[in-house]
Amino acid sequence: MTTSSTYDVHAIRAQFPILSREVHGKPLAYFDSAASAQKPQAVIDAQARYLSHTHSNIHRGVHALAQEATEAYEGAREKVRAHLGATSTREILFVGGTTDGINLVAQTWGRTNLGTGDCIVLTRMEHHSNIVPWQMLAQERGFDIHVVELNPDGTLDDDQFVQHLNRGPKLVAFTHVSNALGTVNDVKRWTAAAHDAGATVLVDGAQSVPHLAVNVQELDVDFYTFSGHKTYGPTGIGILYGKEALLDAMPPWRGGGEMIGTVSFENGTTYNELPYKFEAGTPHISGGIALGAALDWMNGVGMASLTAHEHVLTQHAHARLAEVDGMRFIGTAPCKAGVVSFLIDGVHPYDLGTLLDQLGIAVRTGHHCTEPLMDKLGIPGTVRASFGAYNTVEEVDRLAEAVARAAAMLR
Ligand code: C6P
Repeated sequence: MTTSSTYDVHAIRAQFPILSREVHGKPLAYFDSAASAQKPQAVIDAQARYLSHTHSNIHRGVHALAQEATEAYEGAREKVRAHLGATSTREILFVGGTTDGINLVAQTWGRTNLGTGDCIVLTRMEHHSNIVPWQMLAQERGFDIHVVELNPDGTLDDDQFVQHLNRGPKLVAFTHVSNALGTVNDVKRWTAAAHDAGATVLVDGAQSVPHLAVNVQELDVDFYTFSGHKTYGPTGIGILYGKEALLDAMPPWRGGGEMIGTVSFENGTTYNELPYKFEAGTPHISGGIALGAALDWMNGVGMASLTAHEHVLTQHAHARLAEVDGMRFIGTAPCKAGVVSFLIDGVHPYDLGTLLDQLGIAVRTGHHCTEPLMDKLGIPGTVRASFGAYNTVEEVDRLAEAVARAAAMLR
């Protein structure tokens, strides 16, 4: 099996210095990109270049470095805008990551719009980051949370979604791609249905932006958030997209720094315009610039090529792992992106993950921060192999052979 002849995976791998290292004396096979992707040299260089050549605080200095740093940071915001197809950079907020983006919406839009007698809709497959901020707020404000359950293949139950929409939820918040199952949800269709029911829509893009071309205007989502470190960029930086009218109407959250207009003990404080109203304090400047470089890098590879390559890897992994005795896949939706989760009869996922590690193969084991999903499935967790631009079909073969060997030893 090969991926597209125009996709030179070996040339791509060569751009990731970490992939040439060994783990326990074996070549590293990194199958944990859903937790965090590795970084290409172009991203490492962009961050190092900024730190060694340009660094200064932004938006507040007249000197050359301050202006260059500001231009680079705002240039990165424009790259994100273009990548997501947003109308304006006023709609692109730099945040700490997906978790931070969801908390911002909960604490600003949520605190303003949700109260006793209201309800919101989440799904069974949400990451804790798209559950807990809403539970915390619900406890304080007294609204209800309704959960859309799953079909046996790991797709969402559409009929139940419609039933929940009939309750008139103020918000529908769901993931584009499940980190535990790999299911790709139909964001456009669900968003249209939620809007018809009068709901605002937040989509967790943590596992979609690394794998799929996303256009927020086409999807018509109200809020969309993702993390830089899963898109080949740095940790500690991410994006919250929001429609301008919604962001404008929302109160600020964190106070201080760039988010102020004027501050006075006598007359109170006024707030800055978008997007700065939501960006308090000195931001992660080098992270934002490197995130821009990461999106450049992904676009250089080409989102369609990346999606196609990872699709081949996912299909191949399913086919090869299916040969292992006692294999049980968790999540067999027809449309999946970059994730294969599984269990093997009589083998604890943690033991399997530990043995694979000894063979230089990095997978994730556990509940993947989706405890409500694991509870519903009646399992403690899974072994998860997740793919990135740099994984090869040969590595997938190595994974399947290692899983078969390790499982035989552990039974
Ligand atoms: N999932 C995984 O191994 P942060 O930590 O804010 O960058 O991303 C949180 C998050 C939110 N939503 C989804 C769908 C996610 O997958 C994640 C992160 C990692 O699956 C760590 S648990």
